[in-house]
Amino acid sequence: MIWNEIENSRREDIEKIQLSRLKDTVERVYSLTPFYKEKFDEMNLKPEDIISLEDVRKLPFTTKKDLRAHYPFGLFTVPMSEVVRIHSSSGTTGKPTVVGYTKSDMDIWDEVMARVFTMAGATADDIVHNGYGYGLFTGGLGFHNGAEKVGATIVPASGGMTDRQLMLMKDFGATILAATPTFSLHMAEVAKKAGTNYLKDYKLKAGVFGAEPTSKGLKKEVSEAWGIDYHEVYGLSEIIGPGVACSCKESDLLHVFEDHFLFEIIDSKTGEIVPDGQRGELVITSLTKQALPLLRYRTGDITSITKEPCKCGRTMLRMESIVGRADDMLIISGVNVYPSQIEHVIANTEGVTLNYQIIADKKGHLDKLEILVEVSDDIMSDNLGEMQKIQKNIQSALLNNLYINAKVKLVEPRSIERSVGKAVRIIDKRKENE
Ligand code: DLL
Repeated sequence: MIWNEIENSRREDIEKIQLSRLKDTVERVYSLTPFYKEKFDEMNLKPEDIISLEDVRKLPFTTKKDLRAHYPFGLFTVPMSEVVRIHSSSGTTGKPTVVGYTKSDMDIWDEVMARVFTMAGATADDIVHNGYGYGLFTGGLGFHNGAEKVGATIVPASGGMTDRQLMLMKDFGATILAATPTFSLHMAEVAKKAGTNYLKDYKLKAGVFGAEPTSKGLKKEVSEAWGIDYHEVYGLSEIIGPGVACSCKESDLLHVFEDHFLFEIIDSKTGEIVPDGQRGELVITSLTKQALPLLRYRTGDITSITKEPCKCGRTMLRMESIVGRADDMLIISGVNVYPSQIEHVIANTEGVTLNYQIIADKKGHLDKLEILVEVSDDIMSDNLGEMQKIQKNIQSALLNNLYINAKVKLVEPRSIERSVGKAVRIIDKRKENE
């Protein structure tokens, strides 16, 4: 089922809509945001210079720094009387990034999230268990409104309290789970430990997962643990929240809701566009946002895009799952390391689980990398030979395939602290010591 006919319209029609909306957005920010007006003037650029979609490349980039510099509402293009909702993204340092929505922005957010739920097969007959955190994070309320729009029954469970969530999911007969992939796996682990026959006791048929980078291995584990279809949702608060793109039943690639978001993939260093199919940093221009329209927002997320058609009939551009962030890429002794690559190695190793933590530190001037990996329940920690073999397998796979020289430490099942929101995968002690 497709929520909106626009999802399978002809490309030329989508591009026509994009161009007209791009022109409106440019006009809007130029006339209403001193920040953009100054940038345009410095570049000797006028809104009427945007004639074709390719002209988006003439526009200035916007970064998280720009949003922080105008904290909290400095880039809004409407008076506060028109702002009906505020969210903010989990800033790691300093001030958070604050975003605002008008009534029309909320309608569009509900619309794209309704497309997400329809892609996951949701109808009015479904019960959606929403384990994303409610509050300033866009996850909880974003999924909430989308589920309501398709007429499903929403259970606003929010994050935390795993045992209680499991009880509610079972008792209410939830059919769709919305939560981060790591929290979903954690819930499956807890259910298993409690001795429930959870594949039988629970009625789940699909899940809508996102908010953190996830390897193919982790996706497979989540979908097998719950016996459900895995749908991946991508989004970020600066652009709208969840609902920028979502994967259908046919493949792992995510359909981008291009009538609202204009995508470019650039080389992070040069800022130049890279060809379709090549990985680079995702840059998004909002096409319909009213409260906080952003031009060429540098997401820091690394992905690639393709225009190849999908079996499901949707014609919009598709993106691959995020492979990492331009800014959480670790450089270990000159080698670029994406946590997702390490996760891939762990996923392909027998005897361990996908609960792991990457710790980067320095010994003298040299970088060192330690990876803690939880062994699976069936591995006996007193079988030293077995443990050493697993450890060696991971270490040599990292070295041979990724040129990463890391110390791998196997730890007891469930000894790495679980997070109820986004998993803490990387601890970079080098930053703390700077
Ligand atoms: O995480 C919005 C969201 C909520 C998306 C729930 C999906 C599900 P922020 O807190 O602003 O918004 O964080 C945005 O999270 O730039 C990515 O680095 C990361 N991210 C979001 N979705 C995915 C995904 C929400 N499917 C940042 N895969 C983004 C990998 C993701 N990373």
